[in-house]
Amino acid sequence: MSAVSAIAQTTVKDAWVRGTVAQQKATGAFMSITSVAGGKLVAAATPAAGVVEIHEMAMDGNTMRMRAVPAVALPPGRAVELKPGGWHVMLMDLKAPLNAGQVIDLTLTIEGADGKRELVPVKAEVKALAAAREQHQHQH
Ligand SMILES: [Cu+2]
Repeated sequence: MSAVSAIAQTTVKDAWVRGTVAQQKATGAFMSITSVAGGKLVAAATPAAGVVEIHEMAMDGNTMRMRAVPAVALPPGRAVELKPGGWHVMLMDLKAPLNAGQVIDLTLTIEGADGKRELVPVKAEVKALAAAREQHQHQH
């Protein structure tokens, strides 16, 4: 009787996406992720974007840069914040501009310590934060 599977190990709160202006092809999604048993965020997907990556922002000399990372570690029971200036889910090749008030469906892939993958559906509200559109450079 060892067929107990780990279900719903991960909860996501306060998910939001930064709104975009016309012609803008990329934006970030942010949220708070808690994994009861611990694990890592290894992927994300959304119908709203053609390409989705997990990014981190970090200082490179005097410049804030972001780069793709393979995963974000989720320590057991501790909320991990994806927020502007830190880790984020990068939505690229957007199908259409994202306007404030829209709700975007995201699916996170969380890999547990046992290697099992859990798909976590997330609803993220689009927020228009004009002031938060900071300058940053991409390294691809
Ligand atoms: Cu990014």
